[in-house]
Amino acid sequence: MSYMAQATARPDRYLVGADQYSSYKQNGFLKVPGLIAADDIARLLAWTEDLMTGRVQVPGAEFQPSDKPNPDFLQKFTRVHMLHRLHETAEWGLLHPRVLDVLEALIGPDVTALQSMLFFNPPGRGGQGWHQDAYYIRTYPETLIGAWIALEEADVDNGCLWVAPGSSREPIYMAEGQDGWVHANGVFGDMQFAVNASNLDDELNSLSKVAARYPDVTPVPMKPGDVLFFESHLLHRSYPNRTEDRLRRAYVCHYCNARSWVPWNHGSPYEGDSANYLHILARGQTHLPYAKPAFGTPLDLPEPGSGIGKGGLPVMMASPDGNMEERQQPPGMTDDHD
Ligand SMILES: O=C(O)CCC(=O)C(=O)O
Repeated sequence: MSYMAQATARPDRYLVGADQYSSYKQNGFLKVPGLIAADDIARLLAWTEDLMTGRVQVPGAEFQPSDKPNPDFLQKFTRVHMLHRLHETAEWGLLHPRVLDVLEALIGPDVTALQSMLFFNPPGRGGQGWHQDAYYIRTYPETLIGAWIALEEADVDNGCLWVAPGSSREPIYMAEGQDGWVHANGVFGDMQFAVNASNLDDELNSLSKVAARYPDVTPVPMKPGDVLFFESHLLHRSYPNRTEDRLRRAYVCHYCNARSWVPWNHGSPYEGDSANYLHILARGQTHLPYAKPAFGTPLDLPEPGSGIGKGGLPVMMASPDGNMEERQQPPGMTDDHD
């Protein structure tokens, strides 16, 4: 099949700068300030209020609807996973076109949406110790990326994310017995096992020693509408919310290149060798099975096989002085890989 991805032209399309791309590759994360418009953040925040007041129900926490947040809800949940499979607004947020614009540049052109987590982190609660996301979600080849969407101000006091810039070059430190789980099993000669990944206590969490090798560990304060993209080997963490009166709400979603094979379904069973057929193709095309949005969130996917590339393209040929020049294809050569 001939194929070329087609970025769609929308008036509000976000175009990633070359400097942003290179900074992402260098540091393993990219903060895009104001990526999501205030109205869209307001819609996501209203949905979180509906959840907390019981106007919208979460399985396992069915409360009488009320005008005020139900204290039992925040007692029960600091975060809720995979709501995009249950709620239209969650699916819409996961497939937000401006987030997909950035993903298309960083890991695309073909993008699959895998996972969503809605964080509430009420006062005194929440936080996750040093970890690497590819420890939890497998993609082959590894193309996993997170998008951390701030729904309200996140700062050091209410438990924003912290990152170890450059640690995205580390391999994934797997736990003992996690064989066959990560990208390169049994190929490293001196690999330490991860012990207590994600534990808040740095004495117990062995990844804190890896993070300590990176001198520029830094908090990433966020304003509502800012989005932090982070690579799946990047060491990152958060602390509990130490304010007395503020939540720390964020919608955090994970994606991969749609050509990656994904034997992962949030710990739930799936049929066959991979769960790709359960995950939504958000941009581009793929040769792998995929799901469509269950709530009808519109996506701008090209027709399969509609790309350019079938014959007639000039090819680059070396001239005697070493330059590369565009020439028409010589007979017998083709750029068609059918
Ligand atoms: O937002 C947080 O507190 C932690 C999020 C995180 O580490 C992740 O999504 O991998």
